[in-house]
Amino acid sequence: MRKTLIILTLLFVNITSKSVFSQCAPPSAFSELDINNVSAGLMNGGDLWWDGIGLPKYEYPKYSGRLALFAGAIWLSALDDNGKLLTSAMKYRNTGYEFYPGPINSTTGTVSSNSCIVFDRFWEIHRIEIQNHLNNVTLGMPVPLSQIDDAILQWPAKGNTHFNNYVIQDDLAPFKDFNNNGIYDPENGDYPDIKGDQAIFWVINDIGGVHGITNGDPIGVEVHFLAYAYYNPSSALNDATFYDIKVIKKTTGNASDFYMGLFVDPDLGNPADDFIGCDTLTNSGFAYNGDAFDDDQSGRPGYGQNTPIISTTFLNKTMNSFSSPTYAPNATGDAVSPVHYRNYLKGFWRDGTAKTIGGTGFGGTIPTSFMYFSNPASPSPAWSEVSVGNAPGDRRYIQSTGPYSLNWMEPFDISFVTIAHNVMGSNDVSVSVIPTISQIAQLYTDTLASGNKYDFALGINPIDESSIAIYPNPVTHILTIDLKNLNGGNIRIVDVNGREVYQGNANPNSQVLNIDMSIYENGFYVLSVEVNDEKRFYKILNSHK
Ligand SMILES: [Ca+2]
Ligand SMILES: [Ca+2]
Ligand SMILES: [Ca+2]
Ligand SMILES: [Ca+2]
Repeated sequence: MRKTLIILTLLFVNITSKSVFSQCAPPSAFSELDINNVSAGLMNGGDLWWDGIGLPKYEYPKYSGRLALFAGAIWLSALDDNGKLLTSAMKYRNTGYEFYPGPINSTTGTVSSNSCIVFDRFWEIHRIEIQNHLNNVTLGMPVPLSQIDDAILQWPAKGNTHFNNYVIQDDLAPFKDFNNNGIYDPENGDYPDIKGDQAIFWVINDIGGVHGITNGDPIGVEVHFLAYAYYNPSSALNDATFYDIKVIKKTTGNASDFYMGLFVDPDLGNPADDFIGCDTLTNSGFAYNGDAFDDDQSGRPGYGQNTPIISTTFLNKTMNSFSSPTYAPNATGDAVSPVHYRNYLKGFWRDGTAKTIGGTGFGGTIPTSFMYFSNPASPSPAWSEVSVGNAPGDRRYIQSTGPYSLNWMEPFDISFVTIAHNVMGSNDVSVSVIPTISQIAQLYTDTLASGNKYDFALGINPIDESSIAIYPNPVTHILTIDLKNLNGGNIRIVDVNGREVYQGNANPNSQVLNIDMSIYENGFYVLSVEVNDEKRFYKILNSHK
C-alpha cells in the first residue's frame, strides 16, 4: 500500500464524515496482541494490523522491527428483503469509516451516542488472570470485589452490573455462566470465556455513521471480535494470531446472499517486491517475497534472504474465492462502489467478469474463483505469480466465503488464523507452509469437537475434559470420580451454602474415587477437581430415596 495518499486526505475525510448525521464519533482505539512471537496491532473500525494512519503494525518476529502485514479489514455484503444491496466493507481510513464502536440495541435496532463512547476501546485479558480469579472462588461465597481483577470485573458481558454506565442487555463478550443465572456476575464464579493465553475483545456496528469507504447502505449488523494468541514457543502456535468474528443482524428484517471477506494488504518487509497466492484445500491466502532478497525500503527494514511467508486461513468456513485487485482504474482494479465490492466477494473482477485461469487471471477462457492457486515452487502449467513471470510488487488480496442467510438475531460465526512461516527463503508452500496450516487447523477443529469448555490452550490444556469421568449424575448412592490419565488430583465437594462436605485426593495409584453421597442431604453440590493449580467445576445433583 502506498501510504502518502492516506495522510494527505485524512483531514478532509474527518470533516466530511462529521458533517452528516452520524451518531457515533469514529473509532479511535488501538491495542496489541503480543504474547507470543507476533505483535499484532488491532483497530476497532473493522480494520486490523495497522495504526489507522499509515504505519503497519503486524511485527514478526516481535522486537525485530520487521513488519509482515500492512493492514487488513472485513468486507460484508448482503441483500435485504427487497433485494436491495447492502455493503459494509472497510479498507483504509482515507475516505472515512464503515464501522463504529459499540453494540446495537436489539429492541430498538439503534445505537446510542453513549454506547459509541463507552465501547470505543478494547478489553484485554490473560489466561493467568482467569486462573487467579478461579483460585479465589470459594463455592457458595461471593468473591469480594476488591479481589477481582479489573479485567475480569469490567468484562463487557451480558448483565454485568460492574460495567460502567451501560446496561448490556444482549449477549456480548463470551463468558462462562458458572451459576447459570443468565448474566455475568464474576463475584459468583463467572469468568470470561476466552481462548488462548491472551485475548482481546471488542464490538462494532455498521449503523453508527455514514459509510465513507463504500458509500453503501448498512446491513444493520453488530460485529464481535475476539482476537487471541497462544504462548507456546515449541510450536507454530507461537507464530500465529487467531480471530473469532461474530456478525449479528440486529436491525429489523433478514438479509440474504450474505458474503464475508477478509481484505489483506500484506507488506512483507519491503512492500514493493511481494507475490501472493492461495491454497484452496486449506482455505488459505498467502503472501511471499517475489524475489530472493527482501530489501530495506524507506526506513522499513527488509527481511533479507529469510522472508517469512504469511498466510490467512478460514478455520470454520470454506474459502469460496480469492482475488487480487491491481492498481489499474479498470475492470481489475480496486473496488470503488458497492457493486464492485460485491463482485470481488463473489469471486469476480470488479465489473462482474469472471476471473480466468492463467496469466493475470483476466481475459482467458477457463473461469475460476481463485487466483494463483498453485504452489509457487511448481513449474508451468501450474498457475502462480512465479510460473507466469510476474514482476514483484505491492499486493493486496481478498478471500471470501458465501453466500449465507443472515437472519435477524442469528449469529454468523467465522474464525481465521494468521500464521507467519519462517521458511528461510523458500517459497515451496506445499512443504513449508501447508503442513503447518493443516496442523493448526486440525488443533482448532479438535478443540471444538472435544466440547472442552476449558479450552484455554490448544494442545497444551492441563485438564482435558475427556480425562475426567464423573458418574452417575444425578447420583443416588455412590458417586464415581475417575481421573483416568491424570496424575492424581484434589477433589472437593461443597454444598449450596459453601460448606465443604468432602475433601480427598486421588493419586497416581488410585485414580478412581468412590464417594458415598447418600450420607449427605439431597440437593445440588459443586464438585471441584484440581490438578496442577488448574480447577474444573462440576454441578452434581444428589438425589437418594
Ligand atoms: Ca452468572
Ligand atoms: Ca517484500
Ligand atoms: Ca527485493
Ligand atoms: Ca501490499
